[in-house]
Amino acid sequence: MKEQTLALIKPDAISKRFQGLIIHDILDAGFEIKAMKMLHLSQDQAKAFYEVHKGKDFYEPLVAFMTSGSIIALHLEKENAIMDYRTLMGKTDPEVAASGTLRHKYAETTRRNAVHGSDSPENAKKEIAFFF
Ligand code: IDP
Ligand code: MG
Repeated sequence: MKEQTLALIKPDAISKRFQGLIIHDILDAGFEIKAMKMLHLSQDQAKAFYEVHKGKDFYEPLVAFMTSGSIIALHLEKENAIMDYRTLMGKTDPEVAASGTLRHKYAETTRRNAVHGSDSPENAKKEIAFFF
């Protein structure tokens, strides 16, 4: 069954002009792009998007990073889209992300890690609705 997920290209990847390569890799992996937009998150939007991490030590710097420049939001569709996109994205820390993954190829650090992907069907639904 086709499944939906939400991907973000984060400000570090945009500032390094990696957005074209990342979108190419997403298409190459068989995802359909159902909707896509570029935007600059406000503080309130970034805080709301990452609400689940509120209280963690990385929350405030994450919000600062995510509002430091433009991002691209993508509504993706594919069989098994959520897990398959998490696999394509790679582990949170690019140092341990598998070779060939987006984070291994394009990310700098655990915070500035190039891309986001939904982690469950409930969150995918919420996150798609957040942007589209
Ligand atoms: P994920 O993006 O791989 O699902 P989460 O644990 O949901 O990882 O964390 C959300 C985002 O918060 C990460 O993608 C990363 O940008 C940032 N982050 C997570 N853990 C750390 C950390 O230990 N230090 C700095 N930033 C972090
Ligand atoms: Mg997450």
